[in-house]
Amino acid sequence: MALTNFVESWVDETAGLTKPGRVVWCDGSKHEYDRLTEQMLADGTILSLNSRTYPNCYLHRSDPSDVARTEQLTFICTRSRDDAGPTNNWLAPADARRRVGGLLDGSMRGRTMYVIPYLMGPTGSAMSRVGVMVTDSAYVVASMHMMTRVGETVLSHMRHGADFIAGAHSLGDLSPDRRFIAHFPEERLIWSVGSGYGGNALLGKKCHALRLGSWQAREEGWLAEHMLILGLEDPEGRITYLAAAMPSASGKTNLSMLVSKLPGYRVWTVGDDIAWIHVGPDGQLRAINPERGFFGVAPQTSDQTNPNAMAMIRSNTIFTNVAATPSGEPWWEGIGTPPPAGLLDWQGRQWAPGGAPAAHPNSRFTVPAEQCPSIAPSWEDPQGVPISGFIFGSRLARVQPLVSEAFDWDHGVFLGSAMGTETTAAITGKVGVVRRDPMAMLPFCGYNMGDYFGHWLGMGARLRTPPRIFRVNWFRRDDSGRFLWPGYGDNVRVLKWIVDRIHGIADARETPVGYVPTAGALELDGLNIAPDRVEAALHVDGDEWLESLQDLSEFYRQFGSRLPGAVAEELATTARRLTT
Ligand code: GTP
Ligand code: SPV
Ligand code: MN
Repeated sequence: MALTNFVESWVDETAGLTKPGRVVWCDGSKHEYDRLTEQMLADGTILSLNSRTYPNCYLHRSDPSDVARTEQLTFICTRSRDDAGPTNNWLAPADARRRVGGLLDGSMRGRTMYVIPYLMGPTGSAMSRVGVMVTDSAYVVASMHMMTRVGETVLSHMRHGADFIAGAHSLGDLSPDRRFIAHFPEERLIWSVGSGYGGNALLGKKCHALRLGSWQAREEGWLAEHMLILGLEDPEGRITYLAAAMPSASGKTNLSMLVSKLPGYRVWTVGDDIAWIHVGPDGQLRAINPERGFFGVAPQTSDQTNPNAMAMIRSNTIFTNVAATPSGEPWWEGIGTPPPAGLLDWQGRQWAPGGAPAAHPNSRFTVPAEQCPSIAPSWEDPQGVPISGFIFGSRLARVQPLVSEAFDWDHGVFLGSAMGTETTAAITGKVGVVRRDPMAMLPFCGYNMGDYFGHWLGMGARLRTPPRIFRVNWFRRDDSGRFLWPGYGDNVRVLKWIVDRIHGIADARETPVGYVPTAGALELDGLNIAPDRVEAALHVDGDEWLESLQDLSEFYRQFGSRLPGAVAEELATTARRLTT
């Protein structure tokens, strides 16, 4: 494949470092995918699943020490430490080159180095961007086939010969002690070594589309966000598009392909994890999904919670770290059927009830987006879809109501910047710890987060009518620890209120923290739930709010002069409203 001289010389240079036995340029064809899977079946990288009930589906078991993103080993390597900011791990570029380069040196000896030219975004879109990735993992190549658009199509999307993000990935020895995910935004370069898992290894996803993407977006005046994109069709047939940021394993895939519990309403899926958002010629925001597939959380996915996902993963899917039944079908906690006798856990061992989960809590499926029954006809529109509202959602057992609306753009940016959430199994470390995760971008913003808040404020100022901004929380609990809100398909009731607010026809009451649905404004028809639980889910308690803001001044203080005055002002205003 003839790409540009810049691409070829970077690939040569990288091969000089990693010293592979051979170099294979990938074309993204089905033939190539089939050859890769044959080879992985032969060497045990993947196992076949039941070819009758799960045709062309495979199971991959990753190294037990390599099962989730490792944020503590993820670095932003800018010349100035301040440009990475206080929320990112930082290494000086020369330092990173020495340390990570040492691990890449000769790491592909005797192995194949695959070169993957890939496009992030729909074919023919001016918003799409190009990457070239090299890897010594066939599993990563097969995954990139599903998650991105691989092949020569990249050429016509390059604005000049060097217009690509370069990514070098090697499995190394998979030891967390010799693992680095290093980003060099000033050189548009990613070096990842020591992990074959998800966001650490599929470089198009978090490394390119979010960390380097957010850097590029700020330079070029757009937004790269950890957001799903959906269209809500109402009974009149009108589709209103929303983009929603939620932290890892906190409900984006589920919301993006929700099956409505309200007659006449329908959700159309545009994307489930990442949105690239530009200001259109008409002064309105337009969003594309840079990805071509879904890398979704398996546990709790069932015909009850996410029937669309269950339908889409019945063919052409790679499952990673799920359990396997004796008949060769995937299984996980919450799939909706009891664990059969003879179940093998995610490491291939006989599983016994009462012990550890059979599927890893961060086990996942990788599947082409076009297989989703709710995929929007507009999902590959080169112009993107028009965004009318933003949602910031997180996981909080207390305080945060089911839904609220910001007073205006700046207030919404403040609410997003202040978002707290409980950690999940998508990240190595303790689960359930509350941390500040602004706009769900804490692990993904490739530059100083203070500047990022400023970029958001500036975007609003460029828009004729900025989208409304909402906060949601599906995870509020009662005193006995039960979720107050049923979630999943019933979340359409919240989406309906949001869209009705946008169109000016839903009632709300003003609280110190934003507009909240009045009693009766949420459509609860057909929902079997005690009214006091809905009331509790929507309740705003001023004292609890004030308490939840306690650490926020300190969180903001670390940004020093990079924190926009407007954000600090919104915090002060909220505190004042709560105390009067
Ligand atoms: P990443 O792919 O890591 O970015 O995750 P995500 O944000 O797409 O999360 P996903 O939709 O996969 O949801 C993760 C888990 O959150 C699910 O397996 C459920 O356990 C839980 N969840 C999602 N939606 C709801 C909901 O509406 N209510 C409740 N109670 N739990 C939910
Ligand atoms: C996330 O952690 O937000 C994910 C999964 O979407 S991974 O691709 O591993 O980052
Ligand atoms: Mn994600």
